[in-house]
Amino acid sequence: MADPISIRRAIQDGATDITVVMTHNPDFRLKPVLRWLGKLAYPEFSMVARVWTARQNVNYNAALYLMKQPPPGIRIQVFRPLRPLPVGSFTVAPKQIATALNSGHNEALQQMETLRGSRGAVRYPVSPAVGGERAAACTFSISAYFIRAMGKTNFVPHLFSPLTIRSVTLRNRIGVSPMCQYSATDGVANEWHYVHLGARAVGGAGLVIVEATAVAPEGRITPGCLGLWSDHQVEPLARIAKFLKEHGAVAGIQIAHAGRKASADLPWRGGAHLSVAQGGWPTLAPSAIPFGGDLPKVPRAMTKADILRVQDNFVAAARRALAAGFQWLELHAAHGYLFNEFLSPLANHRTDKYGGSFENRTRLLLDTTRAVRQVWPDHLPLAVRISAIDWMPGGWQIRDSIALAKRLKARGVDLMDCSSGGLVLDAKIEVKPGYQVPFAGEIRQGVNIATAAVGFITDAKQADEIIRGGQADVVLLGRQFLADAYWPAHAAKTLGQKITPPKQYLRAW
Ligand code: FNR
Ligand code: 536
Repeated sequence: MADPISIRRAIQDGATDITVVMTHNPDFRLKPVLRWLGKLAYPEFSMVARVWTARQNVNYNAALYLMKQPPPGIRIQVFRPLRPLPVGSFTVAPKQIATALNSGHNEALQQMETLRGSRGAVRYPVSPAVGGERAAACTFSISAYFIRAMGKTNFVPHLFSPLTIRSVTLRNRIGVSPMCQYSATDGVANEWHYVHLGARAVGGAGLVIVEATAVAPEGRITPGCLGLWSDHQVEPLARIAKFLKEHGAVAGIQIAHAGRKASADLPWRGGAHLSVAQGGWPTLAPSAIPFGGDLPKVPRAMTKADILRVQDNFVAAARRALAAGFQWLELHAAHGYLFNEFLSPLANHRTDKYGGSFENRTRLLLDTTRAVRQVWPDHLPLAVRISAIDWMPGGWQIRDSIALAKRLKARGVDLMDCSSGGLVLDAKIEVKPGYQVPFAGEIRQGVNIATAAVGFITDAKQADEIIRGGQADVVLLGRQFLADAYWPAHAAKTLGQKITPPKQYLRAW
């Protein structure tokens, strides 16, 4: 009999994936357990459903139940049964699965006995190759002793635990934070991007997120920013995505519109706004309020047509990101760029349905997210980076971020990437190690959504503690990754973790 208390303990201990194996009448035991699991809504918990029973009719019922009422916060990954299954350190051959299917639960029990002997058996993300597309039906089963075994195992995820979101598995919790390289021409990626990003996949990152990539030419921060507003920008990014994946990283990309902070010079040339004569362009924003300082350009307040066009730009860029082979898409709604300008009352003084109330200020981001989710496949994760606070009285506050994250989650967002600031010049930011981590913690706790922590994370133990402490599901490192492409490999050494070097480097690591 499945024991919800053991499951709860396993989840509370940090289980990320649980294979539930059903060996008896599932309808009798499954529904209450599922209903109960649904109440838990742990964002880090994704359930891998596996077929282990001969009773197809019962399986089908269970599948229908799942499809109709997927428990909130629980992602169910389904695959066709008759393929080899990687289970911990084992591969279960199709023949064994077929035997289990055809002979009832005895075989399955034997298999579970084997699994029970393996610590790895309690958490094993399924690779997309095995996950495949959504199967027509899924089943799962519950083995009492397996569940009990889970309860006894220490499941606390750490920096080097894999993480599965939808059908994508990160080999560890370390990501390269998106970072502009200001090195593109006409938004097209080149050798710099290939080598820079590729090196960080080779260095062991679980996730590599390509820099803010503009959805329209006027949405670039600088003339050197990447873009995805045209089909000819896809191929060089596709080469990069392919390389990242070949070297074990999840290939991510951030799509962005810089709003009133667009049309700036490259940072190593001062970073100030460029006039049209200097190669800049007119900027757009919710209201005609300049950022100030070196970015004094007064943006044009967007019309309804501009707003709808930007939404379409994001959708088109998302399609191109998919065509380029990216597996992780992030919408940039932080750092004072366009979405952030709509969100914050400090930059949005509109009086139409895109300004004023919280509902109105969040409308553009929420509508765009919904539209993007329609073209971004169900099996791939969608993240949103926000500035969790403006660091300014009267500005965007953490309670706003929590309310926004709830709405984004309802529109299919899987992870909130929690940064802060960048909206106004005179913000007082208290920068210190891990200074934004509490935002990731509060949003994770308050919304039951996966989060990424970013900002001044430099040390392996610090990063590991963020994950172990349940403040975030992923840590993103920015500048530290610019200093050390091999940070994950070095962190693994510090933490006594084994990681597999690229075969070319086997003699050194
Ligand atoms: C950034 N950052 C950034 N953020 C973002 O969302 N999109 C981007 O394209 C960039 N570009 C960028 C370029 C450079 C050179 C730096 C240093 C930073 C912010 C970055 O992702 C990260 O959030 C911050 O740097 C804080 O993290 P670290 O650097 O303290 O680890
Ligand atoms: C850091 N930056 C962020 C950029 C590019 C410039 C540097 C971006 O998001 N594209 C930053 C962090 C926090 C707030 C503002 C800026």
